[in-house]
Amino acid sequence: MRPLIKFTYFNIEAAGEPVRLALLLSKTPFEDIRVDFGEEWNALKPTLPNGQLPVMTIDDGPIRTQSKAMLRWVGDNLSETLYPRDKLFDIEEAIGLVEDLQRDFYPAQMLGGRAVKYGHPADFASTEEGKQKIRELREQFMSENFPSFMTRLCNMITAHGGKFLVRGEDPTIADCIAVPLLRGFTRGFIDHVDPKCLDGYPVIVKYIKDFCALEPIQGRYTSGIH
Ligand SMILES: N[C@@H](CCC(=O)N[C@@H](CS)C(=O)NCC(=O)O)C(=O)O
Repeated sequence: MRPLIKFTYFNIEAAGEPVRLALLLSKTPFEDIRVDFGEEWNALKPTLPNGQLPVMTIDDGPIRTQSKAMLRWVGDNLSETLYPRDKLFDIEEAIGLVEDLQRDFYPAQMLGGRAVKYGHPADFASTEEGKQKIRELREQFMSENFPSFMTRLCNMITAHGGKFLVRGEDPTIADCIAVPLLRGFTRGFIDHVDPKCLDGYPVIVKYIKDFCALEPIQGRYTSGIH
């Protein structure tokens, strides 16, 4: 018997999409609940264990939190191929590399929305100084750091046979994390990030396209490389 899964997140990709992808690839039916920012979110937030999304319930169990915990649980419990034990080290190494990329980009990405956390006034992003700093950090990241991460990811894909981040005919949870992140750079919604930034990395472009062509994923995306 398949468990009854309810997955709740905002109507964006971000932290939720890897879990949705794993559920789709494992062919597990699930309730894909998407919360509107605004009144719906304001009412829901205080009822949640960490005041954050995503959350998941499994059958009539408690509200579960933490997207990576959900992802690993889905991979381990609902699929033979997403998180197999004999590939655990390779999968976790790939996840680590993708998380390094994510962490490296984070200050440039989030400075606008989280200015106070970075020691700036809340309205920093709307000031001339703020706009200039965000541009500078993003351009610097794209020219100095991005190429090195893309080269490492290309090497990983190639070393594992050219299809996914970990050798084999099937994607793993590492790909469920990597593909939305990489596609995100090409979707045109991040100021100062050229949507063509992956054009010089044909191995990665093919990787994303192969993943998005998988039967449960086909037709899911309309923007960015897919
Ligand atoms: N480590 C958590 C992070 C969750 C998180 O940061 N959620 C954000 C959206 S990506 C959120 O709910 N933000 C709204 C808020 O904190 O009020 C996870 O991966 O699930």
